[in-house]
Amino acid sequence: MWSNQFSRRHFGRIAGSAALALSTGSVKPADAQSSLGGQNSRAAFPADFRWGTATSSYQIEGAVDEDGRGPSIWDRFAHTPGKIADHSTGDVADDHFHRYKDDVQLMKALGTKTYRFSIAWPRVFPEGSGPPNPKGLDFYNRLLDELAANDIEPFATLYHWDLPQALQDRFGGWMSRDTAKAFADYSGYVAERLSDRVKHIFTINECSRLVHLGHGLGLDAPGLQLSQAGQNQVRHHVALGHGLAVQAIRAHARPGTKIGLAENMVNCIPAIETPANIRAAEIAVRELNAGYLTAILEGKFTENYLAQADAPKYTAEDLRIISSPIDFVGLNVYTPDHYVIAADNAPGYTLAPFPASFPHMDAPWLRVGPEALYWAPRHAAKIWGVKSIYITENGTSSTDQVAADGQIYDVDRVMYLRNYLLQLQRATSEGVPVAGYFLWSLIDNFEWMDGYQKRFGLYHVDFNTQRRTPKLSASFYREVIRQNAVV
Ligand code: PNW
Repeated sequence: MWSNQFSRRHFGRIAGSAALALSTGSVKPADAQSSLGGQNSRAAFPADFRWGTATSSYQIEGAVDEDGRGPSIWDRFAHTPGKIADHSTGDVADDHFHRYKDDVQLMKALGTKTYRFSIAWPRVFPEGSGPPNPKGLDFYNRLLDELAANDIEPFATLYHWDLPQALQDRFGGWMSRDTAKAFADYSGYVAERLSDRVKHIFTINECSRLVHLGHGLGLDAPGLQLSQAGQNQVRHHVALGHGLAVQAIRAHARPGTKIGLAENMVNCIPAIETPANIRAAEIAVRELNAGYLTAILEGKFTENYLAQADAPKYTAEDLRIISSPIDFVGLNVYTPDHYVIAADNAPGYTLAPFPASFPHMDAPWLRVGPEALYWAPRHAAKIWGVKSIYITENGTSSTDQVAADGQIYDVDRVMYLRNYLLQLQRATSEGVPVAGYFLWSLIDNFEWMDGYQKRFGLYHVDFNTQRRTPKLSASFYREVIRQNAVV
């Protein structure tokens, strides 16, 4: 089940029309001054809600050889012929390493007060472990100072998939517990030096994808195709790395530093919102996230997960480390993973197959199901009692043609965002503890195996000139932030 679902999600060919969901947008007048975060507006968010954008290091920075940065598994992978759709690499990407000041101004123009970015491990430890490279860390010092000068609060991710190649070469990267230990050392080092300005730290971005696409399907770096048992062991080491990093950050960061993770939870939606289907969806969420989120938040695996022949090898001490208390959970939510119906069978649920006509955006996997953004945080709060949730990614790619007048009229992205945000607002209005939202992404960037062919930015990037142009969706998002409500 687990192993098929990512492949289906990503690479299932969906025939038929891509009819997009109808907008159910708010009927408020565009100049709704009266509804500025007002109590009576049905689409208003909590007054202290944090709005931001998200990026990751390899996808935007470029400058892969500067200031002593070592190679990462993504440098190696992208430079391997046949791995990236348009034969591109992240060598230059958005040249954010040199243009970060301009990019901070783009955030400011949106009115965002927070920003989620990731730190490139191989800039800080070019060999993964051993001697640090303070010059590499300095890039983040410059970025943090620029963010502070512009009143934008940083949320830093320590691992968004750019593992130092040296660790892959030395002991097979995440196939070894040694990588979990090296990750903890790197995390403690960074926390000690940056936690004067960074108050929110995410350990690892999307364990689910790094395991399945990186070590199962071989479509992400390091491009391995391990058995199910091998993938389960990798997942266990990633979870262990997360837990060890939580402990290292607590030991080295300033008091009050908040720690969490950012996960693409397998998100299960009750097909029809009846109490029985909602209960079935909750059971499915626990089971389908058993090796990672469930273990982290409950301190144990589910019985079904352990009953499978290829369950990971672990110790009780591992589980104690993995479940080290965290302060918040970040959820990356793009799409409904499953629609669930209650059933009288052993697991207690049926996963409905997706009809070929199910609408999707500019990627077969990016199905339009706005209610995903309601159910993901509601499930996390209900099932695991999570008290603080951030939506750490949400957004969509769009074909984004530049019109004759030079503008990008991405009304499809606006439609997607409006409908998803209405569902997020439904969650916050019911008291689901979502504290903020980071839109993926600030700028078009290197979209992994799709290269530069898939654009997720609020700002269009001309990769020949590095010129950034706001899309219509940037205006939409600025208005949402200004009104603190879905417009
Ligand atoms: C995320 N899904 O990946 C990553 O964290 C980003 O680096 C990436 O650029 C972005 O989404 C867009 O792809 C995901 O199938 C891939 O639900 C797939 C899914 C979710 C997130």
